[in-house]
Amino acid sequence: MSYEHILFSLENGIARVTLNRPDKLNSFNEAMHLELRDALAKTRAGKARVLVLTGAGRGFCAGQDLSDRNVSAGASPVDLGHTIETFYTPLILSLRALEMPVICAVNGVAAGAGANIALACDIVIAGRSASFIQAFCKLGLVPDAGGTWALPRLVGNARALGLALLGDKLSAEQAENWGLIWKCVDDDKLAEEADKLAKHFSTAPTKGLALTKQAIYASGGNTLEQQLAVERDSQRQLGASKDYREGVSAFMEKRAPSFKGE
Ligand code: T3D
Repeated sequence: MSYEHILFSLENGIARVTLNRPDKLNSFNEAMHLELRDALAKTRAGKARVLVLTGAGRGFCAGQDLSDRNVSAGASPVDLGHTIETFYTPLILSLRALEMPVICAVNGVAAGAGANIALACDIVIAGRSASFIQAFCKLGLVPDAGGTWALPRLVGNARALGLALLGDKLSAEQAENWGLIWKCVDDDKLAEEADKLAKHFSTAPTKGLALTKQAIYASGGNTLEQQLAVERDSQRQLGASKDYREGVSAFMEKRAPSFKGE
């Protein structure tokens, strides 16, 4: 599949996706969804050990392309449930399920589903001029793309409700202070910072990181006992991995480990 609305590369274990409809602030139409789906499938099938998601131009992503929606008086209502289950839900679930760290480099405004796609990534870094807007309330909608799940878990009900009911712009700095994202960096350092993280993860013990992210995400719905069982099962699996052997050997031999993601 060739891409018109995203850029994609996979080199040296690093998959990179850039949402690329800058004149529409990288908002999603169906074609962009399908291209991103294809790129994520290639990321899963290829030798990627980390994925970096970012946007082209001055925005990260403004959510759904609203010009795709016919809301004129005579038009029959759009079944938004259909778009959600066909596109946004599988996208969020596949980002979560990717067996590698997913870095989101938020290069500008992230609004609506765009904000929540960023929050579905494992490590979110944002340029200082970036912002997060739960724009849904201005359209009479609820936060989707996992927003009502992620927001209260990340920042608690009080802040989640404030963000979702008011739809105000949250600066990248405030997002970092609230624990909504990992880090806010100067705009001119964003790409460099994302690269540094990507290179780190591309030589890390990928299976261990994949099970770590699964365990952290599972914890919200688990009791302590259930979570201890998740940890046991993960360690059992990882104890048989080549990377575990390498990590212990490297420690004992006082040398840097050479992890292969196996
Ligand atoms: O429909 C379904 O399937 C349900 C699913 C919904 C998921 C959702 O994401 S709903 C939420 C949709 N998104 C929004 O409501 C955000 C709309 N955009 C904005 O509020 C503002 O654009 C921003 C706050 C994000 C940025 O403001 P600003 O002033 O920096 O830029 P701008 O001038 O508003 O936008 C620049 C251009 O991008 C402009 O086009 P123009 O006038 O230069 O030709 C604008 O129309 C376009 N644009 C921005 N967001 C969207 C968009 N075009 C289509 N859809 C957009 N979402």
